[in-house]
Amino acid sequence: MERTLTIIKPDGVEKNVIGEIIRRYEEKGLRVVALKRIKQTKDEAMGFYIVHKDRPFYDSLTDFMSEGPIVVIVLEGEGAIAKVREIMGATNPEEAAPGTIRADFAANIERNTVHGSDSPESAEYEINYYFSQLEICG
Ligand code: 3AN
Repeated sequence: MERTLTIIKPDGVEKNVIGEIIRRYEEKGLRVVALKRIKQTKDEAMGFYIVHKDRPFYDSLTDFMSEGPIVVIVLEGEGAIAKVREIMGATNPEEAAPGTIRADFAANIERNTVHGSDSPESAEYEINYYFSQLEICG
């Protein structure tokens, strides 16, 4: 069993597709073990994306991630990290496979509707960033 963090980004919340996105994860056998809808500050978004601090899109990405509410979710399942990334599709929606979340809902490479942890190490950091132990129950 593996856990991963997924985020429905401000564009996904604005499009009112929270339920549709969660349905796609559940359909592939993943279970929600923690969930909340929050609006983070720019500083909080910067802390979350600290690994990207030297990338040219850091400022714009963290503006976007703090512009409106997001839904943060811990998903559990076998191979959850890879499974979520497959269901999300490629970072750039123009390259995302048909039927993936990003192919269906993302506007561009930045406003790409969902986030998913990319390794066990980042999953651990990201889950602990938004959730306390008490909020997660398998
Ligand atoms: P992924 O979310 O697919 O793992 P990362 O980790 O490379 O992609 O990028 C983190 C986030 O930064 C992306 N989800 C996207 O919102 C944004 N991003 C990535 N590349 C670019 C880019 N070239 N221009 C603008 N934003 C980007």
